[in-house]
This record gives sequence, structure tokens and C-alpha cells, in this order.
Amino acid sequence: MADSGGPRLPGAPDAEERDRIVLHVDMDCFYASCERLREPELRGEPVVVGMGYEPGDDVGAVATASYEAREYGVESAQAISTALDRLPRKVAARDDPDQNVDEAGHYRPVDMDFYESVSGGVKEILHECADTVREVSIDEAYLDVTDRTAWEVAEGFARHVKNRIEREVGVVASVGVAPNMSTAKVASDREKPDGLVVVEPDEVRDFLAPLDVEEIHGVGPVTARELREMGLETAGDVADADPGELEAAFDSRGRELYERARGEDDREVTPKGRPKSLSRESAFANPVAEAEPKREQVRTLATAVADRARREGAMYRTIGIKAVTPPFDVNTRARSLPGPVDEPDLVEEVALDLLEEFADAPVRKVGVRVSNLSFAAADQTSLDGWGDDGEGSVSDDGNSAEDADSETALSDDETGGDEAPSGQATLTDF
Ligand code: DCP
Ligand code: MG
Repeated sequence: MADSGGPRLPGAPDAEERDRIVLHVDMDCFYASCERLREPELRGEPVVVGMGYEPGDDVGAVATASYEAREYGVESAQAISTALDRLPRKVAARDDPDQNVDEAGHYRPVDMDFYESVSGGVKEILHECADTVREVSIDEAYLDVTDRTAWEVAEGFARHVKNRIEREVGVVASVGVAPNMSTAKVASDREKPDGLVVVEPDEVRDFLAPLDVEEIHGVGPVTARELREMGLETAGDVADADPGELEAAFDSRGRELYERARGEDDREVTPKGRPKSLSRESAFANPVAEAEPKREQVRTLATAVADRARREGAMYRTIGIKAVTPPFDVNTRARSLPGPVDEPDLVEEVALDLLEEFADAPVRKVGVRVSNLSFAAADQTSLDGWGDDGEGSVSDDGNSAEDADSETALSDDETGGDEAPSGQATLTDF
């Protein structure tokens, strides 16, 4: 919105503040979507993913439920036993003549390693699409894309990000676009699943006003009840309330509630997450069976990736390739070195060597990746320069700085073809 609160100092860069374009990206029923990647027959079906759940058992809690399962009243954090009361297990329903197989769901245990690998693919795209990415969780991030787009075309930009995730990783994201983080977050939630909501600066107040207080960023059921007891039902009511009264009721949080309800949030999107790998890939117009064009492409990609690594100050210990063969099989191969290096020639040499296996195979797409990264001069400042070499060139596979563990990052590559199921599902969406 144009009115972002109190008066501005003369000469203050208000345009800078107003023009920020923030994307909030949150994957739809993320764990369930990951399960659908490797079991496409689960698409369109009620799927429940249970934490502490073992197949056939009724212990544990619901981590997430697909939107189909949510229609039966299954929701995150619910006991699996409750979920089973509402939505019986498909296999059990098949064996029980009293149960309707159509009214049953698929239950799967949590597999964090797999979800992390899918998340890595999504984050890689996000880092390509924005200069500043703040990873918030396995399935959620904020992007500051102010320098990448403009309000007039922000919807198209957001759709591009959304489409890339769906096409390249095979899972669906909901995206909110707004001039600040809290409004973008509310926007991404607004039309889930498969949502895309753009709130332009002068629309923020009108967008938020009709929403239930519980939809204000940071308001949970307890605060919502207290707000309702104060006669405040909507974000608009809170926005028009006396901030002093809110502060009296909620202490310092009262002011924040007031500001969030008005869409006032001047927090900057600060980067969090560091690349786990750097990769670059390119597709052929038609599958190529001859060796030399593939080698040529891999040489170019190897140079680009090694260049990027050097600019990022990243050393790599693993060098890998990807070769997509018809119909849409994603094959990854990687080789680990005894220690981290920064040697462009070696990237090319190893990549070409790994490509040998596919010398005579028809290949649609090739890629080169370095991973198991270490940053000699790793400090916060090096994060600032991320993703500044233009659109869609080299990808940074982000992982939060706290849990950046390049060993685990690499394990996906090192399993080689094991990655294929996710890739397969991804690419069949073309
Ligand atoms: N999660 C969990 N336990 C919870 C909530 C979430 O284990 N109580 C996990 C499973 C989710 C993932 O975190 O898939 C992401 O959380 P979200 O809140 O974004 O939920 P979903 O992505 O599943 O659904 P939505 O479409 O509402 O975003
Ligand atoms: Mg989500």
C-alpha cells in the first residue's frame, strides 16, 4: 500500500521502501507431494504422511495430509489413530466389505532424506530466481525480487518461478507476492493449493481487511480468541483499532499485531541458506546420440560451473553429471575426490569421464554439478553476492547455514541413479 505508516523524512528513499517486491513460496502439502513424486499413482488420492508411523500401524502423528485427505478432517499434528477414524487405510478398506475403498486413504511414513533432496531442487530454483533468498523451512522461503522484476509484470514473474518448480522438480508451490514479508506470507496461503496471489502496494490494506484475525501473520488460535473477545473479528478491525489498547492487551506484540494487520512490515529479506551445490544444465532440441555434441556441451557447462564456484569462493569435493535419456529418465553420476579443490580442468575431465557411460545413448539434456562444497572464507558477507550473474544460469542449492552439511548434500549425487524416481516424475510433466 502507498501509506506505509507514519510520516516520511524529507528526502527519505520512500520509493525504495514501497517498491520492494517480495515473494513467499510455500509448497503444497509438501511431504505428501514428495510421496507422489515417487508414487505417481497417489496423485489425486487422499495421502497421509505420518511421523513416528510405521506401515500398518496406528501410532504416530500426521505430518501432513494431501488436500483430498484434508476433506475428511485429517490435519497436521493429529494422532494417526484419529486420522484413521476419519479416513480408513486403503488396504484395510479393500479387505473389509463394510468399508468403501473410495473413501479411504494412503498412509506413508515420513522419509526426511527424500524430502530434503526434493527441497534442495526447489531451493536451487529459488536461488536462481532471486538475488536474496531467505529459507525458512524445508518447504518455505522468502525471495526479494525487487531487482528482478517490476510490479506491472510481477505476476508473470511469480508464475515463472511456480512453473519452473513444477516442471523441474514436479511439486506444486503456492506463491504470494507483496511489498513486504508478512503480507506475502498471507498471500501465498490465500489460494492454496496451487495458489498465486499478487498484492500490489496500494492494495495491501484492502487485501488484508476482510481476513479473519487468525489469518494475520503470527496470530494463532489463542491470540485470535483474545482478539475476538475484544470485538476484533477481522484484520481490518485490528488495523482500525487503537494501538494503545492492543499494546495494553498484548504488550509489545500488540504493536506488531497492529502493524501486521495494516500490512506494515519493514523487515528486510535477509539471506539464509547457503548453496549445497552449483550446477548448470542444458537441453538439446532433440535427443542426441553422437558422442561429440554431448561432450562439447558438457565442456561448456563444466567451465561455467567451475567459474561460478570460483566466484562464490567455493571449493568442491564432488563432481557430477546428469544425463536425461528418453523417455524422461534422469541419470546422475558423481565422483568424489579425496579433498576439496578449485580446479576447473578437473571438473571438465571428471565430467567427460562420467559422460562416457552415455557416449552412445540418446540424451535429451546434460548437466554438470559440483557439490560437497566448502567455503574457505565462509562468512556472512559472502552470502550477499549470491545469484547475481543473471537469470537462470547457475543454480545454488541452498541449505540453511545452521544445518549446512555438505556431506548429506552430496549423498544424493553419490547414490547416482537412485535419484531417478524423483527426476522421472518431474520430467514427465513436460
Ligand atoms: N510438518 C510437520 N508437522 C506439522 C506441520 C508440518 O511435520 N505439524 C511438515 C509436513 C509438511 C511440511 O512440514 O509437509 C511443510 O509444512 P506446511 O505447514 O507448509 O504444510 P504443508 O506443506 O504440508 O501443507 P500446505 O499446503 O498447507 O503448505
Ligand atoms: Mg507447505
